[in-house]
Amino acid sequence: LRFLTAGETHGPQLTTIIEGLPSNMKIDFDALNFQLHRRQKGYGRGRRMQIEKDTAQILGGVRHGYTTGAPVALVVENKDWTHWRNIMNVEPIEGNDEAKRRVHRPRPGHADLNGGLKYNLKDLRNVLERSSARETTVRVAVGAIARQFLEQFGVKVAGQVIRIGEIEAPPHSLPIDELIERTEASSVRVVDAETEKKMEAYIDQIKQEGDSIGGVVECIIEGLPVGLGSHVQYDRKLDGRIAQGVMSINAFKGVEVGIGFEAGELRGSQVHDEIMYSEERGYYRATNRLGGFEGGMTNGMPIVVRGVMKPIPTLYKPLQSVDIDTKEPFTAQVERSDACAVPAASVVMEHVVTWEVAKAFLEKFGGDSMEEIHANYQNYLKQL
Ligand code: EPS
Repeated sequence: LRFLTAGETHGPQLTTIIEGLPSNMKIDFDALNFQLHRRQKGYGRGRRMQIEKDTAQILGGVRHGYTTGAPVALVVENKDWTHWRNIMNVEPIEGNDEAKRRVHRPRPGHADLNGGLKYNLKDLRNVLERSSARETTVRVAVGAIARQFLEQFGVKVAGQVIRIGEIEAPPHSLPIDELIERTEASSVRVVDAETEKKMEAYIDQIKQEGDSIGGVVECIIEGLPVGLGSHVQYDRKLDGRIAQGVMSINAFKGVEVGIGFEAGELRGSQVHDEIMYSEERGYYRATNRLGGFEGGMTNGMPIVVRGVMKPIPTLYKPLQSVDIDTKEPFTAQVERSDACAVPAASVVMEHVVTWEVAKAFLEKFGGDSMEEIHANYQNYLKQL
């Protein structure tokens, strides 16, 4: 199972091809678009999100509502492109730097300068157009297909915001269905109404000060069997693959599984989850501090992954940089931006983690049709 994406933030569309999906998988188009809609929401988003109405169009690999086993081609249009037709034209255009909206002033914290130097581009727009977090739209689309696949095996995925800047959400132990319902009703994807208010006020304050703010998000996946991923080789460890996926999300600077970095402060007896057995549940762990993983494999407990997002680097408050034409210092000009995209990042991380899990699921129970995968899965459950 694999995918590639293409497309620029102000280009006509984002494109992806997913290869390796089984045949006879029902595609729920509304559920797919619902996930895209979730990513667009969240307190602190800028003006661009009022322009876009993300909708997936499937252009291959699906017929009469079911996958055929062929690659699935999927695109999401950029509505904003109408304002950028000339600037983003694939054909050469007449005009000066102004007409081309050439960027020669790299923004600190963005890919602009490194990308420009690496690809020998004198117009840094060629870097920023592709490095933009707009690309996470199709990563959510791809993850939403993976989610629909896993749902057929009773798997549930939730996400929540744990922290925005100074404000941390209090811990809770809600069942996953309630967690999904409550975070969906929240403007900042938290379950606690008091925290929601505090986070909104905090984002307002940050925005007023011309600044941006990051935070911590969490993804929980329930209903997976033991044994996805493997201890036998570094690149088959599923927690490692999830970490790579999470770190590849725009602006993410860290990832942890279960109690993560806290494990460095505690004793072994305070960290490891004791093994229990009951007739109804089979083997289980008394606690889930290791976040569903031992030896790079799922252990049957919920997967719990956290990621940290840095504040968005496009600021109204200027930071120092250097012009690539003159090598003279300048302070970056005001640009359209989100003050906080942490709630949206929570939705993105859900889908990135779900994708990695679906991939490992297919590796274990692989088959070319849904029927074959169901049979393999049932057979494994019998073995367990
Ligand atoms: C982004 C900058 C902003 C965000 C964008 C990510 O876009 P623009 O440059 O058009 O104002 O709105 O996010 C999205 C478009 C999206 O769909 O999430 C960036 O530089 O990463």
